[in-house]
Amino acid sequence: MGAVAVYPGSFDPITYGHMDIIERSARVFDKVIVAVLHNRNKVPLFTVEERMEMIADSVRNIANVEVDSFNGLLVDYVQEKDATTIVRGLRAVSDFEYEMQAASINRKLYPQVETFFMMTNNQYSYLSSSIVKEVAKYDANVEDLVPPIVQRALKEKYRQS
Ligand code: COD
Repeated sequence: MGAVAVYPGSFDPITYGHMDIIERSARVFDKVIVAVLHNRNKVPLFTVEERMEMIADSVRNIANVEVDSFNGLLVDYVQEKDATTIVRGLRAVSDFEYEMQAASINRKLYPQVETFFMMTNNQYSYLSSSIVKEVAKYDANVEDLVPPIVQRALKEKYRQS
């Protein structure tokens, strides 16, 4: 079996910033599993199923990418999947502190795992799921920020509320 990487996150919703990391990591690893966390602490805009569906639609043209979800500790999930690497994206210095902590605790819990950081594409350095939700709420155009299926889903969500 080749090198399997897990790209974990909230993906609430997936943005072109996430997509860029997925496309680039899929060129480095034999298989990339995009794993959506069932997070009980945060109240998400989209359900895990909705988030997975939007990711699956957005990555449908990349053969070696799978979409899944997980509960509990990331390192347990990584072991379960026989993956060797966690992929994370870095946007700015502000991401660094949290990422260093997370990578360190993950390595402490499961020393065989390596965290692989990819620098954001400059074009997307400002982009986050929260920023997208913030502007979509006021009906601004998010066409350059998220895949078409997410644009439609955001319109739908905010029409209901
Ligand atoms: N450009 C590049 N990268 C980006 C961009 C962008 N524009 N936007 C987001 N990213 C990257 C983020 O830096 C991150 O690496 C990834 O995409 C996902 O981002 P989010 O915001 O969707 O997901 P997070 O950061 O909320 O995910 C956190 C986890 C789910 C990974 C974490 O909470 C976790 O592992 N939880 C399980 C419990 C656990 O194991 N805890 C111990 C370790 S912290």
